[in-house]
Amino acid sequence: MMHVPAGLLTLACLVAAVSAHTTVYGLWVNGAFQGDGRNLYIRSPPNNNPVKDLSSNAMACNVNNRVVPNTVSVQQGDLVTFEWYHDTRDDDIIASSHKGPVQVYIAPTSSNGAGPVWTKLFSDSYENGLWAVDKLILAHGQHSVTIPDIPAGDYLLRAEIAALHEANVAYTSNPIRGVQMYMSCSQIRVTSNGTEVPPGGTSFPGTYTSSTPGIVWNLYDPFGNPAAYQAPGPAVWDGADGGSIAQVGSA
Ligand SMILES: *[C@@H]1O[C@H](CO)[C@@H](O)[C@H](O)[C@H]1NC(C)=O
Ligand SMILES: [Cu+2]
Repeated sequence: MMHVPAGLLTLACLVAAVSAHTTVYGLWVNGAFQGDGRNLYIRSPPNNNPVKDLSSNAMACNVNNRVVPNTVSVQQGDLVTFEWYHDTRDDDIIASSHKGPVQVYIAPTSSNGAGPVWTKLFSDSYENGLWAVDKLILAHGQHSVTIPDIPAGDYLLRAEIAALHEANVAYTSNPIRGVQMYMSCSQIRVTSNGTEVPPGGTSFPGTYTSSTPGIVWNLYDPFGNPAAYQAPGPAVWDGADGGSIAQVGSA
């Protein structure tokens, strides 16, 4: 710290003060908390900053994608809940300005998230006057998917928030702005042995570009129609078994 010029420090503090970013703290399975997963079963980044360069390898599992020691065991039909937080568990979760969709993808862990390996399990953008992020804040940072009838094995579950508060232009046009992507990969082990193989087809990086629907969007357009917003990426896989944005348990 002593070597950081005072001006930079001030700027860093200001940036920290105005940025209510977010990351995942842990998973719940059928309403049972699985413990603080950070760097244990979650491939946690070192901080809660967004990824903005859509061509970055960090689009897969954020900036610190590596094998972590643990996995969370689940079976077909289990409800797996992600719990996000801002600075401390069960706080304001994310700035309310950071409106946008919440989505979940799955890929085999053996892929390490590289290539067209991701399959979409869940997507929620906007309904009844609420963005998915609004609902996530109300739900204490919790949203869920049901594990589909997929083959036994190790998988990465990738939860993603696309925050649109600066997304009126693409990052490639103006790197000060652009959509803010928050993603978190958790290592799970599916112990049931189903027959519905996730087809993949989505790549991170690759599938989301500055021209993909849902990446550039003006939240503040008085004539904008949020109900017409389309989240980036493909439709949810028809083998998926649903999910929700709702609190399953108290932290
Ligand atoms: C799952 O089922 C498939 C197809 O029957 C079989 O080939 C495979 O060995 C099974 N895997 C496990 C881990 O039981
Ligand atoms: Cu932020």
